[in-house]
Amino acid sequence: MLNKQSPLPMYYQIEEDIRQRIAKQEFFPGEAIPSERSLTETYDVSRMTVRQAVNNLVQEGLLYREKGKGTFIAETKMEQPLTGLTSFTEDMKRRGLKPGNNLLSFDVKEAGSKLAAKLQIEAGERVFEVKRVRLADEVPMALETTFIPYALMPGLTQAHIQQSFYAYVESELGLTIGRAEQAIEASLADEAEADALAIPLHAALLGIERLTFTTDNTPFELVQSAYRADRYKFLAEIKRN
Ligand code: 16G
Repeated sequence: MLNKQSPLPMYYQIEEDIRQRIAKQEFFPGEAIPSERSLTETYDVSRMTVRQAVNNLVQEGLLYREKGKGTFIAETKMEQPLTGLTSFTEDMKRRGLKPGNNLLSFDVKEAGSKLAAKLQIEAGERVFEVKRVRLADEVPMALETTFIPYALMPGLTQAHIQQSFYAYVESELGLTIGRAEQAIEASLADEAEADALAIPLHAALLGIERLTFTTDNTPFELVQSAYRADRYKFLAEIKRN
């Protein structure tokens, strides 16, 4: 199967072959790849060569290892464009997945000075603090903490937030969502995040903070979310000048 005459290194050819077998769905996400020994026989190369190919695919995120269990095919990542201001519910529906919410807490608190400044309210004013695990086809994808000025929507209930928050804002309150400022940075799962997302402690996360405004420039939510870095990829098109 490999071309020993080719100038392409053997490990690279193996990587390409495994990549193609995943693309052709010979292997499925979550499935173990054949053992090192079996790959050595299939490709008729040394263990070192197989190991190098597998290591490269692990680094790339196409495969993942579980201690004492083996090497598995990773799930493909969700590709989330950074061009439109959409809600989690809309994103999942567009992909044909079932959006789900696991409400962890729903509280009313007094805003500290930093939060108040962002939401353009006075420190000490009341805000809702809502923690939700967002699910796609029952699989936890992100942990979100949403802060909402209480005075803007005093009628907000747990029932609303268990459905789509944006649907409530637009359809029930009749507000128009305009724009958001968003920052993304890397982080590692702490115990609470690992628990909520059913991932290992210190797994990689993409931390996102979104401050969203209505069309009349009133901030109505500050959302701090932790997306699973093994399942999410954010895409943007950028233009020169
Ligand atoms: C997304 C937004 C979040 C918003 C939520 C509303 C990001 C990073 N965050 O998760 O700001 O509150 O959608 O979703 O995209 P919902 O309408 O399904 O409740």
